[in-house]
Amino acid sequence: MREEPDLGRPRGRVPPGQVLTEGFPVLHAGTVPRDLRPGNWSLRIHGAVARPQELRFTDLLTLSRTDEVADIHCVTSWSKLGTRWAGVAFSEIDQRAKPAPEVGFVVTECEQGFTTSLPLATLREPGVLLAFEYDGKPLPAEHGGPVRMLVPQRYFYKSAKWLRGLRFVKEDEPGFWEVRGYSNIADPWQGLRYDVDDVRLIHRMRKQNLFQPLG
Ligand SMILES: Nc1nc2c(c(=O)[nH]1)N[C@H]1C(S)=C(S)[C@@H](COP(=O)(O)O)O[C@H]1N2
Ligand SMILES: [Mo]
Repeated sequence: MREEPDLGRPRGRVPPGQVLTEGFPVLHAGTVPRDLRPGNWSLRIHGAVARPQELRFTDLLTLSRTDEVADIHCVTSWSKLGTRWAGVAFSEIDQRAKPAPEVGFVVTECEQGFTTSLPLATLREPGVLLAFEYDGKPLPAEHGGPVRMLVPQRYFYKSAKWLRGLRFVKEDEPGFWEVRGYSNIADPWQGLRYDVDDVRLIHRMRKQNLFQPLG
């Protein structure tokens, strides 16, 4: 059997159209909220949940800790492989909050008003974290510290920095980038970058009778 040439990079881990970076670019709308620190940070868990609650940073630390190695993919085309994170799995919060059966989506709410939303089912997949450490150190402010979301299976704009709220909702509420023309599905493996890509996907699924309207 002929061996594949070694191209010096992992194969099968880079989605279409993405380019690897060794650095860690900093990207966001607006400014870095510099006053946010573990001592004054809190997280509001609200919406359609049986147990709405507010968690302080020290509360987060009492929940079981998860270490995660993830490949991240930014819609602007950079990907970074093998990033190391630690935090609390979304499933920990989910179990404590007890969302109502009709909840379909979660709006992740940030300091300064940025939001992005995700299906509850996506957040329940393995690897989704409320991250407070990057590469063995407290998550720096420019990357969303004290606490950010890590949703590695979607383009990185679905990973909210400076997380302050998780709002469980029945109907989706497209977030900051989504209402500005970016894909609401944001699957890097299908190259869903812009809203028009979602429309094309739905059109293809309709033609193959695969499209199931929600609800
Ligand atoms: N609060 C907030 N979170 C955000 C954003 C933002 O503008 N505000 N931008 C998103 C985008 S577009 C990207 S690519 C990533 C970048 O994260 P990084 O700066 O740690 O690389 O954060 C995402 N989360
Ligand atoms: Mo981005």
